[in-house]
Amino acid sequence: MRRCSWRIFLAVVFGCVVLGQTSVLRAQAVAPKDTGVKIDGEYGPFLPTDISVDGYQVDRLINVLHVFMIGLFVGWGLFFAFCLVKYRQRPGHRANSVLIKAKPSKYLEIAVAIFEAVLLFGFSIPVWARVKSEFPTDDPMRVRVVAEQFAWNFHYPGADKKFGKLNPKIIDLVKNPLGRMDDDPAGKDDFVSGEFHVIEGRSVVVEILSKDVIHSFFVPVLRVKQDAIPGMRIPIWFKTKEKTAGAYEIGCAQLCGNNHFSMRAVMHVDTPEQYAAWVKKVTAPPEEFKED
Ligand SMILES: [Cu+2]
Repeated sequence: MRRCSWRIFLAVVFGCVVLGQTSVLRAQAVAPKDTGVKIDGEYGPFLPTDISVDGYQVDRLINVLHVFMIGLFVGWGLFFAFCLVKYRQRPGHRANSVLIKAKPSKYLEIAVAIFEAVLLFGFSIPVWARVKSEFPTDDPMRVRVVAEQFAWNFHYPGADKKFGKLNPKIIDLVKNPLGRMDDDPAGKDDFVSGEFHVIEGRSVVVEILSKDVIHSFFVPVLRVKQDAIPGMRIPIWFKTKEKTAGAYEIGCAQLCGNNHFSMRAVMHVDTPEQYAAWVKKVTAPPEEFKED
């Protein structure tokens, strides 16, 4: 019996090590390989590069939680090992079914509950409230992100900063993939791209939509992850730090079908000049319509 308990203990420790190792491998596996664009930012065994002005708050919470969980894991593991040895079956000892009413364990439980409440009300809820309800007023860029199996469409409102109306009934996969309505004047200067371009150091408000199933807009370097739900228009926002121009990966974080793995796009963080040049390029009329 005694040997059996040790085996269970070793199996639990081994299982935890394997689980920890696979999550590290998974974190490394999200590093992009086939986007055709050189992706900036590091994907180490811990957290990826952070280019968002608010990302540090998410990282701080993740780090505090991990340290807390390691403490709990080691503490309870040691207690478990202690009990296995101290209360092992041996000649001259009988099991006592009367519950122990120990004070230290009670205080420890209360302390853990208080610490968890501090994490929730002191860290998580304020960060969540800020990210979810305090939208920027410093003239943010506005972009609609429309998810579909298995691609991301980025809909820009053009110079008038107003999005044209979309009508799902007139969606045509080749000619009009978002169902843009020609007769809406607000949509005349809109344009759609498969690339996401934002300006460094400027706030961006993103409206997230889906054409089919639930997807999730995930930009690891921004610490942004938001589900795209059919029938809903969900706004989120972020602001990149200054001097973060580069190309970064966008993934889908919701298992959305058999090609979910390929649902990726590139976010280009541009300088204002690069952004203007890109807008000029995507809004230029196609070659065959150009007059000589
Ligand atoms: Cu998806």
